[in-house]
Amino acid sequence: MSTAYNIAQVRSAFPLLRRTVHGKPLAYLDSAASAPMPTSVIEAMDRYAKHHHSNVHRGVHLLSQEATDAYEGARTIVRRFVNARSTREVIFTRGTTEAINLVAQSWARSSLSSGDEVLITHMEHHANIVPWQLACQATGARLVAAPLLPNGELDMERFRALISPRTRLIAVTQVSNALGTILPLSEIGLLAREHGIPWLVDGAQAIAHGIVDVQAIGCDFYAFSGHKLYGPTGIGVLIGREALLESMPPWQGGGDMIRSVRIEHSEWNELPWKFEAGTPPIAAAIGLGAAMEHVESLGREAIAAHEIALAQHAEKALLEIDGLRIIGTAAHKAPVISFTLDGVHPHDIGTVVDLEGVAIRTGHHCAMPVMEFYGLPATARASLACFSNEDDVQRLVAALRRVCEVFR
Ligand code: 7TS
Repeated sequence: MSTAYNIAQVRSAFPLLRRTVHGKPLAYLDSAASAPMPTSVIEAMDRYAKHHHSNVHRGVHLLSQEATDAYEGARTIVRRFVNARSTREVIFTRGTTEAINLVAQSWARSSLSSGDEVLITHMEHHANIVPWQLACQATGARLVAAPLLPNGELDMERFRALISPRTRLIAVTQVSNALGTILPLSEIGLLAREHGIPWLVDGAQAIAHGIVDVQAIGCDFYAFSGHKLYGPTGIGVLIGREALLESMPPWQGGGDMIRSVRIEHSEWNELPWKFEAGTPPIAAAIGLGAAMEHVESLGREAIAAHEIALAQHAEKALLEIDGLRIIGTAAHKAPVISFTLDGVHPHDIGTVVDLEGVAIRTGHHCAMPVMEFYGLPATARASLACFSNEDDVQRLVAALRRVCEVFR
């Protein structure tokens, strides 16, 4: 492992890692669900609460100006972090789910009509399925899902064949939360451009693992959540192509999203505020900005290299456990390891390893079509982050051996 990546130092920034669980040190292997926050994020939000808390975009008083500067400053950090063209394309939302719902409610409901199709994949999180179902129900459009290959990769041949003149939107995840599969976005982007179809990328599981450059990806919409990037909950981002955002109607009305309001008629604010009705999650946005700065200080390439090496080591160690099967063996994977243990229900795995101080996720991972594809009710899932270390992996393996003792 690279000496430049000082894992002890990386870990020391996360106070949550110092707590104990059931009397044992915590081995936190559930960052794909929500990643802990470093001290710098907690302190940035604390500073705001203690010294600057007020509302944005409305007061002439100093605190309001400071709050506005901090909130809009966070937007500038987000723009840089994902290389968006301008801050006009950076819309704060409550999370990935709300970002996708924004596109479904605004763009899809006003653009789709009967006979149109939205193309997704069978490995989407429910957040990239249900909003399209709602938009399709409202417009008479149809939701189409491209199938998977047995190893958890997208069946690109079938995906390509499902694109037709009826396809009006492609919405795909960048990384599957249930399988770890990294999708071939450059190939999907080429197809989208070739057919002139707008496309959305669900970046919830990708944003923390390597460099995300929305201009290089070339998508029209990119969605992610702060809490999977060591930021707080309640904040996320939709990056949208400016021309598309300009053409879209607002989806929520209220303060801040308007330029003028008369009882008969209102005029909308400029981007990005047209899509930010009401008082936004100011503290959380500031926390997200601090999280991005923290990740930048560690180095995104260094984090990714560390995580990939550790995930490969973890998969090898896990496969030595009798009856353990890894679900999702794509050639390109993020550090997410879904698995089953013969003869043990995943919930029992989760409960026993928790007693050993090891936090993993078990269940359908809000990706029920993936479970259906594999004929499984659930899997156990260990997900790695910038602070994960070999000890976490050893603790997981030891806890799983304990599961085998208890249930076999
Ligand atoms: N898309 C993907 C690929 C996800 O993994 C998640 C959350 C979401 C969308 C929704 O994000 P939210 O922040 O709006 O809730 N995934 C998970 C998970 O894997 N375990 O808990 C949440």
